[in-house]
Amino acid sequence: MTKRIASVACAVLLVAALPAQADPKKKAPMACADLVQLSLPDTVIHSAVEMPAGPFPFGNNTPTCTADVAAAELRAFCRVIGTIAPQIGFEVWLPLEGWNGKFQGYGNHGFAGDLDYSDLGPELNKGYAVASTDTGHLASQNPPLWMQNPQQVIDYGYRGVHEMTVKSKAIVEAFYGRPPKYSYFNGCSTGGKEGLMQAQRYPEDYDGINIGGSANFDQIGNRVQYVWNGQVTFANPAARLAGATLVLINNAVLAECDELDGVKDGVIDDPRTCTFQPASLLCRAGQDPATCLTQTQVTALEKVYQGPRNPRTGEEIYPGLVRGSERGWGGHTAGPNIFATADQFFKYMVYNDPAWDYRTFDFDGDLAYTRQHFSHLLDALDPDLSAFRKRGGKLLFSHLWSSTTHTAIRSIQYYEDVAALLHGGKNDRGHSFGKTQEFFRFFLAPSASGSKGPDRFDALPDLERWVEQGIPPKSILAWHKTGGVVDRTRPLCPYPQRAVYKGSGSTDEAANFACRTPKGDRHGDDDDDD
Ligand SMILES: [Ca+2]
Repeated sequence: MTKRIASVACAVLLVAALPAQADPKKKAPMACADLVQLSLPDTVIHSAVEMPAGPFPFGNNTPTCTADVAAAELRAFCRVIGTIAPQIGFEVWLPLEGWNGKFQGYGNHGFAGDLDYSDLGPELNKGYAVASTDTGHLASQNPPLWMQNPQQVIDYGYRGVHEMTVKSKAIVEAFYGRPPKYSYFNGCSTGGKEGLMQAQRYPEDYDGINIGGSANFDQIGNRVQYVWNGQVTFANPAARLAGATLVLINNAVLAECDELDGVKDGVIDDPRTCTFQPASLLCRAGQDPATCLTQTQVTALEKVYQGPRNPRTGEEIYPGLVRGSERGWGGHTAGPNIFATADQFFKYMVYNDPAWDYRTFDFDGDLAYTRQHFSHLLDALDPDLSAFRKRGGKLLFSHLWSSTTHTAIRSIQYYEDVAALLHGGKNDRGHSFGKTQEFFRFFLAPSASGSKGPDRFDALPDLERWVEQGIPPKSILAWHKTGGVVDRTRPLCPYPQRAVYKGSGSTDEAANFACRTPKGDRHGDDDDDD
């Protein structure tokens, strides 16, 4: 009896002496320099150094995704540099003061292989603990021999970002003495694919995922599109589409389709409604060739709009470039070679043959071989997001219609695949999007290269409000700048809604537009966002 009383008294004394122990999640914070001694599985921390507040110290500070503000200066932070086995390089930046209690993982571009400090700076300055990874190889390796290393392909394909996330969260917890309240992933392009991969394969990693700009989640389809565009245009010099020819085509497309959305503003809100036919530009006898297209060019243009097809089955492999985006085509149709991401992919990852020539690619057998060996490693196509949904995750996905590297049509297809799965079948195209919108909202930004399309926006605050307060975004405010000055604002609307002009006031002001569902589409959120 006496013994029992003594042990209870001892426990009371311990609790009184160590009040911090009352919160089991809270541990003593570690000093920045001590983080090199932190023991994490398969991980070496090479350095942990306090960086004083001051001018951005890493060269170019212009962010690559759609966030608008470059970090001219950085707040003071603890910079942690580490490697996860076998060779996944990563960094975590931890604000020394003013941490907002949240973690943010940031995605890559192209074939990854480096960290985009210019993307991390603005997020650090908002108060985030932010991390990124090279995904296990160096972009500077030339030729890219890592593409023949199976582990490095896996780490680039899906494992690197997940490992970076798990280890970075542990470092955040060690440094601040508590885990992050919320974790977000942010990225565009390859980073957008990484975000979808997280939602599909590692649903526990993030509370919210923001995919901005455009996402290259169908990596094989995207690279096959580059091969297709090369074969149908500049492989034959007479079929090349470049410079003034693209301007000529774009002007004709706009003349026919700009006003289909009700506003003549140089932007086609939904290029799917535009049915411009290249043959309408075919040169007539005696016509100035600068004002029209040859039959060879007309055929080439039709094939670019169509996109890659299987010659045997007619199957669409990837959607074509959209009408209205022509001024941004550049190397797609002008050459002289296909883009490096496709060229390197086939030469070094798929065929291990530096002499591979895009003109020899067969869109039936070669495509099947590529998909069979690489789709499960690289593509984030799985529409089953049920585990991410179940854990309360929220996904914001936006895509620019002007993007020519990854077409918005492919993102629409993915969103509809997710919705169809939730609503009971792919053939049900008239379904409501309501259940999908409860955790996954998709926004298209009408824009075109050289136009005043509202192509700048920052969806992260909308995602935070959704995750932390349960308030889903009914629209996202986008803007366009000319010479650094905002000259147009427009709401982006959750698909399938579109921003419709109310009929009065300036078409350059968002307040004069409402999100409405086009006729023929059913939608779960009935209210117009006026
Ligand atoms: Ca228009």
